[in-house]
Amino acid sequence: SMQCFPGLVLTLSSLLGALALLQLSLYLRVPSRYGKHEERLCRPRGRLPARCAWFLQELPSFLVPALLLALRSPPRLEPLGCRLLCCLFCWHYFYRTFIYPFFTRGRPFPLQLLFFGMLFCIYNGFLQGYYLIYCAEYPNDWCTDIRFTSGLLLFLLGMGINIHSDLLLRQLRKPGEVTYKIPQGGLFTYISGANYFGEIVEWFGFAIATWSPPAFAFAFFTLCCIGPRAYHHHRYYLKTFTDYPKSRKALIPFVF
Ligand code: NDX
Repeated sequence: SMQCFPGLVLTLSSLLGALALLQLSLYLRVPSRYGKHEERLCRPRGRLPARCAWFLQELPSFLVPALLLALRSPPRLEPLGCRLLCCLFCWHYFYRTFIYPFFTRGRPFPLQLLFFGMLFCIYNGFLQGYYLIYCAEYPNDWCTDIRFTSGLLLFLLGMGINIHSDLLLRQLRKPGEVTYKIPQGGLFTYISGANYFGEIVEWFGFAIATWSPPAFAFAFFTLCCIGPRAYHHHRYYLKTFTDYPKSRKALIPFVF
């Protein structure tokens, strides 16, 4: 049966960090081409309805760690921390796979990016799940450690901001509409990328709570992936709406 290979975990985490840097270099200047940044001429044949696309893309990030957790034999009994942390990860992707897609009013999503997104979710789901279920070892009192408690708090706060902001974005459109409007309310009062800010806080919280190379690599990846995207959204809004709130920042309230 499966066991822990620390070398494998470190290699996969480093690769994830390298992928993050690749993303950063690719998407700092030009945004990834989906949603409001998709080129107009993209053939409709190369796209899938947003619902199917987000469901398929995110499903592996839920399924892979959930299966690793359920199928581990013998079941891992000692550290409560590992299972709890794996459940947190699955909880986020339960929302992203089974709830978010069914309410989204987003435009059809490019198949090519869906393919890469799915590969990414398989890779990351395996890395986080495998590490937590087969490798991680926490002291018995990890649940009262300041890293666990503060990380968990950040995770919950970030998740709350992310879900609330997703909801505010969705309410900007009636069903069937595909136009863009100025987001209002919640953290959108201060930043253009409120949903991204929430997601970044969430994964840094997760990284602090698990205190592990895979989770820090993923938090860094998230920052490199959607950080630039928040900046491109911000520029898009400034270009599109002359009445866009002047004091609003891109990603970090009052700063940037
Ligand atoms: N999926 C993470 N890389 C990604 C999909 C894209 O979960 O080739 C990363 C994720 C993938 C990416 C994933 C991995 C890397 C890929 C990339 C594409 C290229 C890249 C594969 C897996 C790649 C290499 C080179 C390394 C291979 O019509 P619409 O869709 O624009 O409508 C939108 C609507 N909306 C508005 N409606 C009215 N008025 C407005 N002003 C509006 N503004 C937006 O709201 C959408 O329906 C909805 C949200 O839109 P948006 O653009 O704000 O968010 P979006 O980017 O679609 O993300 C949705 C949520 C969000 O909460 C975000 O935090 C989370 O997913 N997310 C997204 C991306 C990555 C990620 C989280 C993470 O890294 N943790």
